Amino acid sequence: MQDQTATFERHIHEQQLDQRRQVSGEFTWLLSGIVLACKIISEEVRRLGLSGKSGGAGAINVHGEEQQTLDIFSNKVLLECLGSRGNVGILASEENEAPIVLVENRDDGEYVVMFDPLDGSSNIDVNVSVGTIFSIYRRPENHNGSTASEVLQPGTQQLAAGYCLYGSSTVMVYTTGNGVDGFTLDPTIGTFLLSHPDMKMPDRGSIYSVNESYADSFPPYCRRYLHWLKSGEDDALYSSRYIGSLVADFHRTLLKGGVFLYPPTSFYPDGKLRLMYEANPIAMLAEQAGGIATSGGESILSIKPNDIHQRVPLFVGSPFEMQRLQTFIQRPLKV
Ligand code: AHM
Ligand code: MG
Repeated sequence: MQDQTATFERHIHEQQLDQRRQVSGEFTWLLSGIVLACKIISEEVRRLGLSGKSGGAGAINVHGEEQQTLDIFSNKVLLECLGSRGNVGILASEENEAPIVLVENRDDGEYVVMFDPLDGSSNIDVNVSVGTIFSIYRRPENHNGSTASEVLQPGTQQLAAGYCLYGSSTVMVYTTGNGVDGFTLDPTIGTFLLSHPDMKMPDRGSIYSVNESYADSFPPYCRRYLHWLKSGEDDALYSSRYIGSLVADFHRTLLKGGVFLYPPTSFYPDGKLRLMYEANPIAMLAEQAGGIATSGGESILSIKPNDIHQRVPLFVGSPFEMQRLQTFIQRPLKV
């Protein structure tokens, strides 16, 4: 029987005490905004066919993609829940062209939060898992005065990262750079409870995950790697699974190992996924769980960003599969 007192909030508090950090409560207060937003979004996802929020909203976002009604709803919920914390200085979302400055003064608005409010939302109307991804930074003390310079920090600077997966259950996976923990929403009490402490990605898996319909336009090294995954060489015995929701595909990779790939394609020469609020938080979680995340050429976390919406190829998974990938790229990884 699950201990119903092992809540997300208790875990964060105990982790802070373990690290002997001076606890001001500010960071916990920020996190409670994300938790609240994810609970609200989860409820709407569960009621989708009944609530009138299904389907497209008839609007196109900054990426030229059609926004779903639930994309707009989820974005609004996160903006409101985080906006009301008081200590979040800047918010950046997949659904907003520019970062939103909530508090000009760094001392009062100490944190920068970036998020993809509803990742994989094109799957929502067919009842496939979707998720919210978030990444938290401290606002830098020294910057050139522009909002961009406060926001465009490499993933190595993330204070915390996580996602909430609205799947067969609602699960929050979270790291502050001290391992990865998973919490399941207990709908009977409306609280996230620690269900997956200290998550570790297996060293090797048996699943690869990629939208193989684009394979003809992948770079040659990716095509050769895919060939190896299917070859049976070196005991390579892989099955393929692709959901088309990054959070869901990554969650499986985290639990079962293997590899997820979104390489460059002719349509998306820089890859499709966004560095700041998709690849970076996923990479931090992967590395904290013992996995590896790269763009092919370099570690995702060390990439110096130049735009909040910049895209990046993403390869993430178990050490064995990722090291094999590197042998096909035939250049040393930049870290
Ligand atoms: P979104 O943020 O607009 O939902 O797009 C990102 C999603 C990811 O969840 C998923 O990995 C990818 O797009 C799937 O793309 P494709 O349909 O090209 O395979
Ligand atoms: Mg997304």
